[in-house]
Amino acid sequence: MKSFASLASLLLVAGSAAAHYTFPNLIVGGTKTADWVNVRQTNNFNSQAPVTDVTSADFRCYDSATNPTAQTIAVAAGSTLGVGCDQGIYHPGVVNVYMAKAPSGNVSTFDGSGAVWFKVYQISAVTDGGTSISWPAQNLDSVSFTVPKNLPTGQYLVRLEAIALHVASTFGGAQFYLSCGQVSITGGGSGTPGPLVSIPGVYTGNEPGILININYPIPANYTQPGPAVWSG
Ligand SMILES: *[C@@H]1O[C@H](CO)[C@@H](O)[C@H](O)[C@H]1NC(C)=O
Ligand SMILES: *[C@@H]1O[C@H](CO)[C@@H](O)[C@H](O)[C@H]1NC(C)=O
Ligand SMILES: [Cu+2]
Repeated sequence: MKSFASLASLLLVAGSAAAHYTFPNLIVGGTKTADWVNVRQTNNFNSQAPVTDVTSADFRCYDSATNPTAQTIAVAAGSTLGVGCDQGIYHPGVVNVYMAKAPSGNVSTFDGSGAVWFKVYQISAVTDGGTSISWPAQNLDSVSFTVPKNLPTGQYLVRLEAIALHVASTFGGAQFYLSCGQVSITGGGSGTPGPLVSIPGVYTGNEPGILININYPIPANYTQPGPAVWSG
C-alpha cells in the first residue's frame, strides 16, 4: 500500500500533465494496438490538452495540426472493441463513443463531415436525486463496448470523447478528450444506425450535461449529451 507521503509526492511530480490524457490506441480481440497506429494522431499527442470549443473543426477528430494517416484494423460486428487511454480518465465526467461509415468504402480518405455520426456507447453519471453523484468513467484505463451485431459491414471512424466536467460550470469550461480510430467492420448485419448527427454540430455547449456545476448543489439528475445510443 502506498503511503500518503509517497502518493502526495507522486501527484506533485506528475503535475498537471497527469491531469490530461489522450486515447491513442484500440483494443481488438483483447490486444492493445500500438499508439497512433489505428488511431489518427491528435494535435495534443504531447500536451494532452483538451478541446473546449464544441463548434471547432478540431472537435471532430482533433487532428488539424497532425494531418495524420492511420491504418484500418478489422473488427467483427458483435465483438468487443476497446479504446485505450494513456493516463487513465483522470477527471470526473462522462464518455460517448460515436461511429461514422465511410461513404466511399475507404475510411482513410474519410474526414467525417456531414450528418453521419451515431452513438454506439455511453458512460453517464449515477445520480440519486441530489444526495450524491458518481462518475463510473473516472479512472478507467480504457473504454470497451460491444460493436452492434447489426452494424453493416464496411469501414468506419470510431470517435471516443471523454467529457471532463470538473470546471464545467461556466460556458466553455467542459473539457473534451477525444480521438478517432479507423476500423473495418466484418460480418456485419443490415441495421440502420441512427439518429445521425454532425460533429461538430451535435452540441452547442449549453446542454445541461455540458454546462453544469457538478459540485454544488449536487445535481439531482444528469442528462447525457448527444443522441440516444444505437445498439442495433
Ligand atoms: C484507401 O485510401 C488510402 C489513402 O488514399 C490508400 O493509401 C489506400 O490504398 C486505400 N485503400 C483501398 C483499399 O483502396
Ligand atoms: C434534470 O432534470 C430537469 C428536468 O427534466 C432538467 O431540466 C435538468 O436540465 C436536468 N439536469 C441535468 C444536469 O441534466
Ligand atoms: Cu486535465
